[in-house]
Amino acid sequence: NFKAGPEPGTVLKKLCPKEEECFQILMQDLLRPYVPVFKGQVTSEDGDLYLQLQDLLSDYVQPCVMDCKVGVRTYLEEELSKAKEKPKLRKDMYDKMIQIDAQAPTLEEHAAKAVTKPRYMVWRETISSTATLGFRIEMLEERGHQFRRVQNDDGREQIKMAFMEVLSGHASILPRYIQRLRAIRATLAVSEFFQTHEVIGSSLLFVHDHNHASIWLIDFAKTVSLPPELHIDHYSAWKVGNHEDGYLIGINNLIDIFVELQAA
Ligand code: 4IP
Ligand code: ADP
Ligand code: MN
Repeated sequence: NFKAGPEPGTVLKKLCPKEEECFQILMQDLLRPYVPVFKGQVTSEDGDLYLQLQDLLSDYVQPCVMDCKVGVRTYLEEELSKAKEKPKLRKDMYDKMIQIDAQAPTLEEHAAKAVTKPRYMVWRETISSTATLGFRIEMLEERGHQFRRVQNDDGREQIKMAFMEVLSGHASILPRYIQRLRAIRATLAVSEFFQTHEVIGSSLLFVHDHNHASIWLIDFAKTVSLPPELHIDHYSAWKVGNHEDGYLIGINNLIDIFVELQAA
């Protein structure tokens, strides 16, 4: 999905029209300082379309990178209604499921060797911290090694331990992360983009090395504008049709956990 950009300090991400629309709005929004700069479309040699984005890692030396997917729900309401109307059985998702827990599928699902997408996504939400904390660690990258996290023991204490490990030896980073998270929360409260969009499957990218640290909002491929007249608070419980995403539940828990770590 990603490759190096034509200009230094940029990356290319496969174009998704919905995501491009978000970046266009974000470049004019109060959230702009917290998202990668969007530099327009680029066509690669093979003819594929890409979004050219600021490379968020370019100022760092051997950075530690953490991708936290934010929100209590990770699939679109549209995906749910489609699956209800016309269930599309996903063998790939069944396979990913039994690799982690062979007991997870129902008898019917075992017989079909397939599950629907919302079924898989809800299961992932409940075996990770998404359902309880409103965020999960998707990926950690340290010294060039990527760790994709899918395990099912992501309670609050496990998350704290993971953050402690990430920050070990970098005591000065913690207050910067807290400050940045608070600035993000304060800006979300006044952002027109945030008031008018349902933010699904989006991540916060935490990046630090010995000298600096920052956090960015990324991945708007499943961020969609809300139906006109519909207002969400990004905090209330989701019910089918209300479009709540729980984004602020995740932000608040992230801040609380980092503040607890600082006090420890
Ligand atoms: C993936 O599951 C992620 O949830 C993807 O989200 C999602 O893509 C995939 O759905 C799903 O299979 P695992 O992470 O457990 O492997 P993301 O791209 O944010 O990581 P979507 O298209 O929903 O964004 P499919 O339908 O693309 O396979
Ligand atoms: P996808 O839609 O494929 O999940 P994301 O936008 O979430 O793509 O990006 C996937 C990963 O690529 C992130 O976890 C992050 O490590 C890296 N990444 C994304 N955007 C940038 C960027 N602007 N600069 C540097 N790295 C990025
Ligand atoms: Mn993503």
